[in-house]
Amino acid sequence: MNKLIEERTRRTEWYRDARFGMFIHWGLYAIPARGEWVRSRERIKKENYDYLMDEFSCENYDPKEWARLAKKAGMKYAVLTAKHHDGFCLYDSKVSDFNSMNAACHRDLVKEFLDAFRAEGIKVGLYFSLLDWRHEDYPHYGDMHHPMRDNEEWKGYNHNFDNYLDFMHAQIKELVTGYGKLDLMWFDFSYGPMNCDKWKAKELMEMVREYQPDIITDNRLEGSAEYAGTIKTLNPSTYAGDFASPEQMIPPEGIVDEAGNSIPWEACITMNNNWGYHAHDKHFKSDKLIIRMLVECVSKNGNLILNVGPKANGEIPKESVEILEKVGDWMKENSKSIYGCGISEYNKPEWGRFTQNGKFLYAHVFEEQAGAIALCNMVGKIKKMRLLRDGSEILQSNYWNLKEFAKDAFFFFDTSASDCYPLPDDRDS
Ligand code: JFZ
Repeated sequence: MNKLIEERTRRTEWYRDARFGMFIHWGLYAIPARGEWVRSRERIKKENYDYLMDEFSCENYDPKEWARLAKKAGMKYAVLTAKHHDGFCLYDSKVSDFNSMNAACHRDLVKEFLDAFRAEGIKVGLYFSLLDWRHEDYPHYGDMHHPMRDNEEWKGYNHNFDNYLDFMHAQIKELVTGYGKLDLMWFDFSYGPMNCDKWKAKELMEMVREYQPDIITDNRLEGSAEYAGTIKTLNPSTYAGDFASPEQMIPPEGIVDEAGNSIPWEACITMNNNWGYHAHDKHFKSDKLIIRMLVECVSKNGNLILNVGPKANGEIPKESVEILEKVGDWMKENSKSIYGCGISEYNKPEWGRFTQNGKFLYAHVFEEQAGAIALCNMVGKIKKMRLLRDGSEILQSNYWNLKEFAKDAFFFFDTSASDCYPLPDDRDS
């Protein structure tokens, strides 16, 4: 096997077992509360955005509480935006004054996040934006993603991109050298003309690996919305990343390489319709849908990283908290069907999904059927079938007619993950 693929497989072992993570988009944009792209979308000038740092006091920021919530929800890793496209650093950057030490809070928010999540035994990652809308050597005029893209003042401005790269590499170096062991780095993102070579990606990854040999990264340093990069080939580049990062969708067939083998991937998905806090976006997905999304990812050998957008004061919106607590209730009884599980050798059934871990098959019943639930092509394969929730056995007469468990839709779903496995006695036979 290709050495880079071998290393990727080794490095991502914990990650492929973890299956469920928390994404956290937090920054100055939480103050206007219209999403993290507000500066670009509304063409806000620097002087009309910078002052937000004087208001960013984060008085209720308690990352220990975030970490407890993530743990309760069953999340095994978490990724915080150390810097988003607006350029504001949630850490003590020595190469930019636009950071949280100089904001009203005067705190290193990244450090506190890392300490709190590590203390809960949750793996930690940082999101870092390759774009920086604030740096004057980042391309402005005509760049489709820049707030000043059509501002005539910038026409013909001669930016020095190498200067920008020195700055960007220095910021990443601060993160990988100053904060202990990081499990994951989430780069965002390449697009059109701005791609791998432009970022000096090869040198960048060499530097990152020098200080963090086991860190895993997403594929967006090389890849873009249109182009996954070489991660799907049998000969990936050194900066192809360790996992693919489909956004706001679950790939219909999972993600495989050119030889048809699964590669690590993670669907990043918001709970409402925004990454950053949005005061009026109340379009939250139900806990039931989120559980199904998680099961779907696992059934296709992927992960789900679910986003929260804390308010400017540091509180996770109460809607998100309530949903995550309900997801946690389900995980408490059913997480065996998630951690360490993946695609099943059996085809997707009509009524739901299978996840599998070795000889343990987990049946997630999503749809109430008119009559019996058919377990096709499994005659003689099932030794025992039990409810995962309480371990109680489901007799053949019952599992042919699981409708019995459908007292109502929620109950039906809540108890849906059952596993079929040999009783302890016959396990080795
Ligand atoms: C990016 C960010 O822009 C967004 O704010 C969020 O952080 C998300 C997780 O990642 O989203 C993208 C990236 C690329 C495209 C669109 C959204 N794109 O190329 O169209």
